[in-house]
Order: sequence, then structure tokens, then C-alpha cells
Amino acid sequence: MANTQKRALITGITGQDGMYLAELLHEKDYQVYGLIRGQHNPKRHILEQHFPWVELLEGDLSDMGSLIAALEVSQPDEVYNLGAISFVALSFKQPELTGNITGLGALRLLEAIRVVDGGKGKMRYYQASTSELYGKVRETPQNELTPFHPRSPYGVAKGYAHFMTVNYRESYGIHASCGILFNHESPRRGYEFVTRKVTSSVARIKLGLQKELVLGNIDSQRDWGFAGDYVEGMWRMLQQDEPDDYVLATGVTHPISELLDLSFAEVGITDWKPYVKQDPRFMRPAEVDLLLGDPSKAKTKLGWEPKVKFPELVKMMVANDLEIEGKKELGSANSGA
Ligand code: G4F
Repeated sequence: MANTQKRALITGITGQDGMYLAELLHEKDYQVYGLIRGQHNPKRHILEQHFPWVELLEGDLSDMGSLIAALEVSQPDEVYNLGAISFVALSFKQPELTGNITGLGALRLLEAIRVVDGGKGKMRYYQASTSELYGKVRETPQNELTPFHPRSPYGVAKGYAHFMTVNYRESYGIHASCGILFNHESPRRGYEFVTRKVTSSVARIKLGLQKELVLGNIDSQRDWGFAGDYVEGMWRMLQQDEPDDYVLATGVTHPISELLDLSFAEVGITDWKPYVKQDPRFMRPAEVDLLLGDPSKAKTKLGWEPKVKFPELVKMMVANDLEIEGKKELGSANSGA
């Protein structure tokens, strides 16, 4: 009997979205392949330990040959391109690298699909587009028709990847969809992003391991959702008969001051001002002031709605960081350090 198990290849599998998506696809009985970059990748052992059912394939978005080989080996029904230089602040320091990986990386993967799939239309493609494309926003809330005005090398590179995806869909009939995702966070978020920086610092302040939290611009506002909800939306996009682009967002925006209010309140601190400092080191040459998404198309066409609300998300992240930081403290006390 023919093997009907679906197969998916994920780039960026070591990031929070990659891990949640891998779990979702595994629950749905997919064979999951993950592209993993470089020698001595520090995250490799996390995947091998916690996701032993993922087959890791060495490759890099800057290396076309490795992408072709990964597609030939995995023969995926679905390709999720989540790999990118995704930290906006870093993209100002390494704009060329960002363009190469975040922008051209998508083109290489689309070309690799065109070559390996050979027009059979078997391999569907998901491109991780972003609300950073809206940048200096032209209207609020932002939807799929809102014009783009990116404000960072990251946003510009994502714009290239977005339009290249649309172009490959229109030129070659590839089932390629873009998810324009607003900020999405989780206990798996990297420590460089503002939500995790705040929740981990709050936990450390509570445990007496840190005295202050140093931030950049705290006037911006973001539409923050839970990453675990958003990967469901990615999957739904690739189950549609026709490819298309969709905004995934909560439809509610919050200032960073609200993130601070909620996070500090979780550890019983009502006035966070004495603990928070600002430093120009964390300011960006150009800022995205306000993001607020309109997810109504995703709701109507995909039946997608985010479940986790912002206060619940913050609670989850602070609780996780209290546990992690508490264990670290216990470890150093036990070692007599
Ligand atoms: O958490 P952030 O670094 O996320 P940002 O720049 O909104 O980008 C994230 O979301 C995008 C979706 O819209 C993704 F495409 C992207 O890959 C990434 O996941 O910063 C949020 C806001 C910014 O306005 C930033 O200037 O927080 C402000 N901020 C203030 N102090 C800080 C800090 N951000 C960081 N990372 N660190 C600070 O100390």
C-alpha cells in the first residue's frame, strides 16, 4: 500500500515558531524534516533531545545546493520558510547578511522548489511575512491591502521575500502563501526580544538576581499574540485549495508600559518605574511606532482565531522564567558558587 503520510520541511526549526509548528505537524502525523544550519549548532541537541521524531537535514538558506538536496531527500508536501535573521535591531548592524538570508534565502528556496518539484505542483510553500512590512503605517488597523513602508533592513528584506513569493505563485503556479504575522511570543521566545527580556528580567529581579531592567524606546505599541496559536494559522493557509496572503493578529494593541505593568504585577510589584532604565544603546535608527492587525480575512477564510489573550501570555511567560531562573539559582547555590 502506498505511504500516504504527509511530509513537511521547516527552515528555522530551532526558533519558537519552528518548534511549535513541528509539534503541531507531528500531532497531525506528518513526517517532519528540519533544516539545520552550521557545524556545532548549539540548538541541535535541544531538537535531538525533545523532538527525536524530527529528521534534521544540514543546510543553509545562503546555500542553494543544500536547499535542493534537502528537498530531494525530504520530498515534502509542505515547505515552511521560517528561517531568517529575525531580530530587527541586528538587521541594522548586519544589513547585508539580513538581505542574503531573510530576503534572498526565500528566493533560493522558491527556486529550489521550482527545480525539484519540476512543475508537478506537489510542494506547497509558506513564507513567513511580517507586520514589520507596514513599518511607518499608512492606516490602522493594518490588513492584507495596507501598503508596505518597512523601517529596517529586516523589513525591507522581508518585503523582497514577500513579493518574490507572490511572483512565484503568479509566474509558475506554485501553491505559495504569505502569512503576515504580527508579533507573537511564548516561553520559547529568544531573550533578545522585548517581551522575553522583560519577563526574564522581572523574574530575576524578584529572585534578587538582577537590580534593574534596561530598555530602549518604551513608547511603541505592538499587537502581541501567542506563537502556539499562530502556527495553526500557517498550517491552515497551506490546506486551502488556492494560495493567498493572510494577516494573523489579535486585533488588539498594547503599549510596552502595559507589558511592564502586567509582568511586574505577576511578582507583586505595582510600581516598576524604580526598576526600569532607558539606554540609547537599545534604540533603533528608525522605529515602528504602532502595529495593530486586522485578522478578519483569516477568521472568515481559514476559520482561524487566536485563543490566548495578552494577560494570559504574560502570565505564562513570567511563570516560566521564574521556574528557569529559580532552577539556575538553586544550581549555583548547590555548587557553592
Ligand atoms: O520585541 P522586539 O524586538 O520586536 P519587533 O521589533 O517588533 O519585531 C518582532 O516582531 C516582528 C513582527 O512584527 C517580527 F517580524 C520580528 O522578527 C520580531 O519577531 O521589539 C518590540 C518593540 C520595538 O519597538 C523596540 O524598539 O520593543 C522596543 N524595545 C524597547 N526596548 C525593545 C527594547 N526591543 C528589544 N528587543 N529590546 C529592548 O531592550
